[in-house]
Amino acid sequence: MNRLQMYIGGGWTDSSSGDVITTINPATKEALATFPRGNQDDVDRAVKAARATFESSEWREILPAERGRMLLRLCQLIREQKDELAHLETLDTGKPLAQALADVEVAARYCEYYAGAADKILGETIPIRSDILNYTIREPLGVTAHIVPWNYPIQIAVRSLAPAVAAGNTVVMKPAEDTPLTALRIADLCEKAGFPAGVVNMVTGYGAEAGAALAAHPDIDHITFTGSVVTGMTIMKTAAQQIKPVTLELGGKSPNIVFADADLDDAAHWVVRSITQNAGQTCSAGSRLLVEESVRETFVAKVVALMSALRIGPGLENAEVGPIISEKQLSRIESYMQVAKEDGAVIRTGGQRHTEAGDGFFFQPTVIDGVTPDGRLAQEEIFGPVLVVLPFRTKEEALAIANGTEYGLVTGVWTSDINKAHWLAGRVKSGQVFINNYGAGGGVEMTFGGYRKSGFGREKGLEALKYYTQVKNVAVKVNG
Ligand code: TXE
Repeated sequence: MNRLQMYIGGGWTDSSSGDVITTINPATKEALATFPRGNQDDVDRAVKAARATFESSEWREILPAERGRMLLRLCQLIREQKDELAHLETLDTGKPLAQALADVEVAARYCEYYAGAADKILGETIPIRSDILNYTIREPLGVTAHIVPWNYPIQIAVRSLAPAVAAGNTVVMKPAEDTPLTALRIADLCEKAGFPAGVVNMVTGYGAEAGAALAAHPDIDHITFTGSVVTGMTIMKTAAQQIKPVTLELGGKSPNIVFADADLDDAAHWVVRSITQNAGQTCSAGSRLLVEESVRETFVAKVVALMSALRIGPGLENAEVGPIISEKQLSRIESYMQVAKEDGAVIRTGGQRHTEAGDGFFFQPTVIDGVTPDGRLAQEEIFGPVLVVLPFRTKEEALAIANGTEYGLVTGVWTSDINKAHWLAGRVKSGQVFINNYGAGGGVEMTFGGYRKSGFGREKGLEALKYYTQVKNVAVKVNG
């Protein structure tokens, strides 16, 4: 079994304690590798390395275009190694190989996209008085901390690393303890792409140790966190004590709103896809189906037929739905089936662990009907392939149900009536709205982020760059 190291200051290293964690394949429960259990000391070393590089004249003098070229080389290396990276991602997460390949390409696209932006981070001139030249400079923040979850390890790692580096920051990242493999490989590729030592540092370990130490470190300048609301709150409290800015991308309970006049076959396909992609372990999963009462039965029947036909199994074996990441997450999903029973809801398909695909943490794609909009099943993020059905009669009622949770990440609207679609798009409380599609192919160019408890700050697109820069205003007295 491989004994991996973490990457600090341009070198590979064990934890100062020598302790390790084992990562397993959730499709088989087999051990894959050990990696360092990073601690406060290791985080100190990484932040020190990132700070030294950030303050160095060498890094300061690198042209923005050269930072772009570094990212382009990283993009190229990711593409050259896409099969190996996807294989690693599938081993570590269990997700279908085709999905992992798509994730790797998205990671490459982030590098390509922000490479092109590195020398286009512009300030403004602001007219005030004839004897003052007033302008702004967008400067990097300094050392940025990145805490990454396990559901899209490579995508989410590179999603924040690329804009941070493009903007001139240096990075300390903590991958999730369940899925460190591709992040460590990205560190290796950063080195091969010619990133100076200390620009990207990777500290592996548990959230409560390495993660908490990183979030609380006095010498970081920003925290990007993707994960649960509870951990997001903890991180925000820690950051507040030091007045550190945070970008939080938390969970969701995103609705797909299906009207009777929609293309029902197409809508059913996407409703199913949006809740079964990555076995439903997606922050933007379409986990609530809001369906117009007049087509409720027809539409739910279509969804049930598609859900129950999906192939469940290890991601390396051409499955459509892979395993859940861990026993902890699987039991959590299972506990909601008990809630369904207590609430008198109807499980139309699924509802159980799937044991025929081997030893892994598999759960059947599940549709639950007869839930109430304010019950736990319709309110809480289950984070598995579990869809709840909520009927509505009018667009006003659909809007009230759609906006009736604490979250606000994504909304899907399915209708042939453009007026209805835009009426909803203007009123739903979510950071993204998709009309007659869901995800738009996952473009890295789009802006992404939450309303309400789904978080704040924006990732992806040019908007993300604002969160990795700060603006300085300079006013010069011009003597005529
Ligand atoms: O998340 P955590 P968990 C949601 C989803 C899931 C639930 C629990 O509903 O069922 O969260 O998952 C690090 N200080 N999402 O327990 O704890 C941790 O090591 C600093 C939604 O896995 O938020 C990991 O790297 N860091 C989601 C990362 O935080 C800490 C993705 C996420 O772990 C820490 C994942 C601490 N005190 C879960 N505690 C999404 N938005 O996509 C943990 N971490």
